[in-house]
Amino acid sequence: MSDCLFCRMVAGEIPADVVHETDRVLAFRDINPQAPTHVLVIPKEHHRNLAALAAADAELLAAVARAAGEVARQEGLVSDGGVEPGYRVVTNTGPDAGQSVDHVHLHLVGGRPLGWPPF
Ligand code: IU
Repeated sequence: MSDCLFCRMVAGEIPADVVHETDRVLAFRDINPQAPTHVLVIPKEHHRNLAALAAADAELLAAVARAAGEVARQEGLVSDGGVEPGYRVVTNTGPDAGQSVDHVHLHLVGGRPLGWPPF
């Protein structure tokens, strides 16, 4: 989609601080980080939210989830085979949740203790 910010990042038309890339997935640092690590993990193909992605292409959803795990490992948020220190994955859907970019993205945040509930 030519008017989608994240599609334009995938196309290389807008710069992104890429931390991980596969043939189908891109992960880049959020421009307004909410934690020491704040990375957005997206499918390169445009889907508007998580449910739409899951309905359209379960394999691509799995690829996005795998990439999130890889970014967490790269960022030092999980020890080899372990879960420490840990991290959080969030995806906002719709206006009540504050979704501002209509291209599904996982927020991967970590690097400090994270409060709960997150709202
Ligand atoms: P949201 O869940 O749709 O609100 O998340 C969109 C994120 O995209 C938000 O955290 C922004 O800081 C981030 N972002 C970005 O990384 N680069 C940009 O050029 C723009 C937004 I605009």
